[in-house]
Amino acid sequence: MVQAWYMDEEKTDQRLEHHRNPPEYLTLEDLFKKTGVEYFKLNVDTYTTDGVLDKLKKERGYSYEDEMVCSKECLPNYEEKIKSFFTEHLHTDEEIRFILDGSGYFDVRDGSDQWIRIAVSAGDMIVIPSGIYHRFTLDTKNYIKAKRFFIGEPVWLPYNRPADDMECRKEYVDKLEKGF
Ligand code: KMT
Ligand code: NI
Repeated sequence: MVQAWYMDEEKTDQRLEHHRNPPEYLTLEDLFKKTGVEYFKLNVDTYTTDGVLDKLKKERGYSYEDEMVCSKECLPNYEEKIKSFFTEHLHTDEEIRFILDGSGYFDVRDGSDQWIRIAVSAGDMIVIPSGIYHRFTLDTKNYIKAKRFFIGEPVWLPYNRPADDMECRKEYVDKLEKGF
């Protein structure tokens, strides 16, 4: 089940939960209002035939998809990739992930530059808007399997912060100010 919370400031192991004391959870509605991050619940046992994912793909024009596994055994250049996933960055396009197995954390910045941690596991699909500063880490189980989607030819390039002059960043900040 997806959960989202504001992070503490501790610089200890990125794979830990990093709750504030006391914990400060957000609802998915709050998460959307504060960041524009969208969430969909899918059924990992039936998604190939139940039509829910197909409908989403059609509506949103997701023309590309692949699968990735993040684990020491399966991800080439594991240490390097894990480091770059966790370096704060943005993309010119949405980051769309549907978790098939395992778990991990997507961290996104809210409008006040606070980190919000989104814990994802099997059945969770999230859409991280273009232009938002974010990062990803595995949790202590060190394993996640996810589908990636893209509109058109995929571009996975991260632009590390600061990237405030980029058009997609300006557009995102504009939406943040006007409200999602
Ligand atoms: C990314 O771009 O950060 C990733 O693809 C991380 C793994 S997907 C769950
Ligand atoms: Ni990213």
